[in-house]
Amino acid sequence: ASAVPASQKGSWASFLKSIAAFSGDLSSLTAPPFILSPISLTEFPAYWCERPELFAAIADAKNEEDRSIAVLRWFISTLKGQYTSRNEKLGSEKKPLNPVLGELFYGYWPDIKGRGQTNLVVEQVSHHPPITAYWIENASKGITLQGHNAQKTSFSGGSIIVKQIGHAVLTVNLPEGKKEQFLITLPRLRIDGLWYGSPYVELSETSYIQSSTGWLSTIEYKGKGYFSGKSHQFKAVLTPPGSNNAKHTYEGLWHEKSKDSRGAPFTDVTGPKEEVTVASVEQQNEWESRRLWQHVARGIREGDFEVASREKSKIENDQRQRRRDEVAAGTKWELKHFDYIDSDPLYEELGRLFKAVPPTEDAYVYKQNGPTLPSA
Ligand code: 0T9
Repeated sequence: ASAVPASQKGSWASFLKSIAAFSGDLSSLTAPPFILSPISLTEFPAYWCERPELFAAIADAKNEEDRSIAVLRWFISTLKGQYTSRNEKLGSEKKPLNPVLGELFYGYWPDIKGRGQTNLVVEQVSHHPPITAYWIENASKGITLQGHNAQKTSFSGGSIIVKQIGHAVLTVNLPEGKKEQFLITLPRLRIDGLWYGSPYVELSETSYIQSSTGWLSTIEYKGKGYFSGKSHQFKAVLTPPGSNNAKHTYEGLWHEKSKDSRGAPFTDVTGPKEEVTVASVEQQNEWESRRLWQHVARGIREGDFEVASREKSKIENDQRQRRRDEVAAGTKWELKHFDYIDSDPLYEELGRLFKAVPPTEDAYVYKQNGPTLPSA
């Protein structure tokens, strides 16, 4: 059964053909209306914190080993939101709005049950190719997450293969001015179900979480047709500093539950998650994602694609004009919340420990100048 509306069969077929003929930046391809999402990619970093108590719990762990376990538990527990939530909310994976340069997304998770408030600052730092930088901070627990995201896409065997570019660094500020840092790399995605017009993400290959203390999590992803034949499987091994022997092994389904090697529960994301709190569109500034895209998003939600495409053209024309003005004035767009560095020393240092590929990556360093978000 196909999820493609009869009237859009032709445009879906030609969209798939253009994907197949093309690799690189898919965001610029025009897709048929039924597959458009009203949500911009600048909102996606919020998936890192939809279980704020697991993020906060990293600070409460007793020692280096426990902190590595807590980071892994939090990370695995974000995957369901990151990779399956559009299917749950929108019926399938959909093509997100392609953020404009300078687009912002701010939000927070309130301080309840003693976990502290967590704040989120996101900025679109490149339009072509799309690159999104983010900063997440739970100040009272001393935990921060800084990262950026880009994608390289190709087409193979009827699926879109997405290589994620970028990495994240989680920092835990310990008492006595000490800190521990974790380099987080990102899994590879395969987008299946394209033929039927109901795309979904499967994860593949391996990602890593390298602690500055030497503890290393190696996470392997498998889909249907491997091991148990189920979708969304993972196996993670945690190795102590300087060793290749697993001290802990965790296995299960990243969108449901997992266990350690003795059968004790490790992750369980079958319960509700907490979406980020965001100011109303009226309170947002003109660069904030939901305000910037409000008319396009309404068109998509209400099925009024004439409005959606007219409003989208306005935004794109405005962007083109800004770029022309910059060229004419000999100026350059200034990032608001992040400084670009062409090589991240922490990535190189921690990446060496597990032979990260590539051996070096650029990064966007938060300027510590986010907005004042409400607090309880
Ligand atoms: C970072 C995440 C990322 C962003 C999305 C590939 C994708 C854009 C990037 C990698 C988040 O932390 C996790 C989840 C989903 C990823 C998206 C899935 C997707 O399909 C899009 C791409 C650009 C498309 O829109 C492809 C065309 C579309 C018709 C298929 C649904």
